[in-house]
Amino acid sequence: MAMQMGFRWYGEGNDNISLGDIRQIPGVSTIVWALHDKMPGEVWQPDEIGKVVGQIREAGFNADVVESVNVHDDIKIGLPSRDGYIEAYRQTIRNLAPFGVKVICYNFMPVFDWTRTNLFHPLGDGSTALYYEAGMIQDDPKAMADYVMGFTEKYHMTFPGWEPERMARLDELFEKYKDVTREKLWENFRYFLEAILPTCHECDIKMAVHMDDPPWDIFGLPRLFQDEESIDYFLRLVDDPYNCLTLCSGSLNANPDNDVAAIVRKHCDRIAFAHIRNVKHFPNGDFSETSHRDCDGDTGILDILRAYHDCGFNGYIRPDHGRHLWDEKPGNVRPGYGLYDRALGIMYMLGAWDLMEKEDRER
Ligand code: DNO
Repeated sequence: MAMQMGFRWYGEGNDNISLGDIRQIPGVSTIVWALHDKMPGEVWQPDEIGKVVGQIREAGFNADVVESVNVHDDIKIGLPSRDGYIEAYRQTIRNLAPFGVKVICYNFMPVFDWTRTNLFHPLGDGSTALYYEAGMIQDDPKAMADYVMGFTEKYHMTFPGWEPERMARLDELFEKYKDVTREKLWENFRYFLEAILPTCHECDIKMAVHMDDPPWDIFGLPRLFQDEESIDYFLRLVDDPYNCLTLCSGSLNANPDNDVAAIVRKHCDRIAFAHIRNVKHFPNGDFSETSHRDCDGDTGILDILRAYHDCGFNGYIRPDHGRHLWDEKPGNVRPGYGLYDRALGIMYMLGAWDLMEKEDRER
């Protein structure tokens, strides 16, 4: 099997981009989808899954990758109630299997998913992108949540991992995470994986954990996936071929010391899903997301693609965030998930990939 190109789609009525739009981007085989109205811990029912998978297949794609089935905070915190939520998670895996799902992308970040200080930072050419201003992430998680919730209210758009229901209980959540040290979080993670992996084997579905974004502790919360060492640790902690990575180049490279291409070469067999995103660093610790073109950022996109190609990567790949271009503005685009720049990113990646394949054939 060859590498498969994916495109994230938020679903009918929840995304301005249609499956028909995506159809016109060359080379996309896989729609990366989810039931976005499900709260962490809720079982995804077969009829709800079937409806979305039906739409995706009807449009000529496969629905092999789900991003995300979110993990309930009680599992991350290690509360006694976790066993019920773990059972619900296993049931969701069982319900996804008959629809051909092969990979579940998820994360194990406490409280917040990705964290940015500006969702529409001007890049100087009329486009905007997600931006992280280091000085703004101090000790006030509420200000951060309020900023993101402001978008939710104004534009009636909820972001996965930033569910208003959870954000409304921020104090309570922080209180519950108070004693969750890095060691405890790893331990709770191991408990979760060991409970669900037998189901993954039965169902032939790989669990692909996303890197922490950004890859460092924020607001006093431990974040697990920060660098090569933590990835090595994780893969040894639960050494199972169904325990895999969503290797997110942009998340990891927010720390310029991380060499993503080297991680690809080391762990390619455990990478089920590749997120390709380019970031540019500034000396004060800020970073901005940029186009996928190698020279527009510091992530080393071409080295990463070459590493995947050299390793015979046969998993799924998708352009991760893109910039907002042309008529894409707050209100008509999901931050990071416009149509145009992700489409350009795909063409850039496939350009490099096709050339490498051609060189191989002619060698
Ligand atoms: C960022 C995404 C992440 C990812 C989750 C997986 O845009 O890559 O939010 O979907 O962390 O659970």
